[in-house]
Amino acid sequence: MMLNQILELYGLDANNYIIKSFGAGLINHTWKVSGPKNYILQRINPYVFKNPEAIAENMALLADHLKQTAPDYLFVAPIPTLTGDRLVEINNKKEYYRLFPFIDNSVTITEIKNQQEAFEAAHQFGKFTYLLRGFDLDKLHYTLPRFHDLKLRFDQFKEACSTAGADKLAVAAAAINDIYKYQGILFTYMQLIDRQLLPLRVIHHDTKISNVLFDQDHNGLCVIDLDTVMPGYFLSDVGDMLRTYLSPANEEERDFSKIQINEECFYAIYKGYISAMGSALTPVEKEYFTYSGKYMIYMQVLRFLTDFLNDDIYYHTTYPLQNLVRAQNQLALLEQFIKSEKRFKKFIEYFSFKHNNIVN
Ligand code: GN1
Ligand code: MG
Repeated sequence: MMLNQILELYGLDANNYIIKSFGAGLINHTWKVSGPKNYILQRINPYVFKNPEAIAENMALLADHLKQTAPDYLFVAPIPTLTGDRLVEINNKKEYYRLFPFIDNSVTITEIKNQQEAFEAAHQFGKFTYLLRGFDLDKLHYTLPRFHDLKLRFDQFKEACSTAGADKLAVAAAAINDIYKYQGILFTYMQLIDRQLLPLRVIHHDTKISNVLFDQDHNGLCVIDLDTVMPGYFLSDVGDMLRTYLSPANEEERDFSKIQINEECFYAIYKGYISAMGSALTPVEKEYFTYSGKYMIYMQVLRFLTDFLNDDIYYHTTYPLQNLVRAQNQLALLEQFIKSEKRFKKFIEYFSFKHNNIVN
C-alpha cells in the first residue's frame, strides 16, 4: 500500500500533502507529512515490535491517566483513523502505521549544543516518570520484553560468540576481551535486581535528545517516541541520557579521539532530572545515578557487538564493519566515562549536601 492510501484512511487527501522522510531512527521509519496541517507518519518495525497493538494500548492508557492527573501535560498520542483505529494494519498484519499530530512551533534537535538543552531534556524525562508515578504498572504491556535486561544482553552476546565464524571472532577479539574486563558492571546490575533494590517505574527507555520536543525558546515541551514506554528502572533513562548526551561525538563516530566527556553536561543532566524526580527517587536510586551511565554504555557495547557477530540482523548498517565500529566507539566512551566517575560522584555528594542544608 502506498503512503498516500494510508493518509486517505485518516480522511486526508494526499494531493494536498508532501511526504518526506524524517529523523534518523535505526528501528522505525518516520515521515513528515506537510500540508494544511502537519503530521508525523510512522511505520513500526514488526521484527522489533512483535506486538504493535500493545504499544497502542499502552499509549491509550497513559493518555487517559495523564488527562485526569495532569491535564496540561502535552502527550503526543496517535490520531484515530476515520474508523477509529489508532494503528493501521496492512498487508495481512505485516506492516503497521500510525499518524501523530505534528506539534506546531516545536523543534527537535539531534545534538546537544549547550547545557541548558541537557537540563531541559533530563527535566522532561524525569517529569514524564514523575507524572506517571501513580500509574498502575500491572496495566502496562512490556512492548519489548526484557529490553534492558543486562543479563539477557550478556547471554545473547555469549551465544553470538559461540555461533560466530572464526574470522569475525578474530576481528572482534579486542572488543570481546573488553566485555570481560568490564564484567563488574553486569555483576552490579544483577545484585541490584536480585535484591530488588530499585523500584519499577514507568520508564521511557529511549532518551536520546531527538526524542524531546522543544519550543522556539529552547524550553522542553514533552517527550516523544513512546513505543518503549513500559515498566523499568530509572537506570535506563538516566543511563541513556548519559550515554548519548555527554560526548560531542556520537555512536557513529569512527575517530575515537573525538569521544570525550563533557562533565558540565553531566551536572546539567543531574540537576534537570532531580528537578523533576528528586522527591520521588529513593536513596539507592540517587546512589546509583552515576552507575546508570556505565550500565547503559556497557549494554550498548554488548548489543552492537552481538549484532556484529550475528551478521547485522538488528541494527541497520551502511558499511560492513559498522556494528563492530559502533561497539568499539561505545567502549571508548565507557573508558572516558569511567575516568570522570569520581568527579561525578563528588559533584552529586556536594549537590545533595548543599540542597539538604537549604531545605532543612
Ligand atoms: C535503537 O531506532 P532508535 O535509534 O530509536 C534502539 C535503542 C538503541 C539505539 C542505538 C527499539 O533506537 O535501544 O539504544 O538504537 N531501539 C530499539 O542507536 O532497539
Ligand atoms: Mg526509538
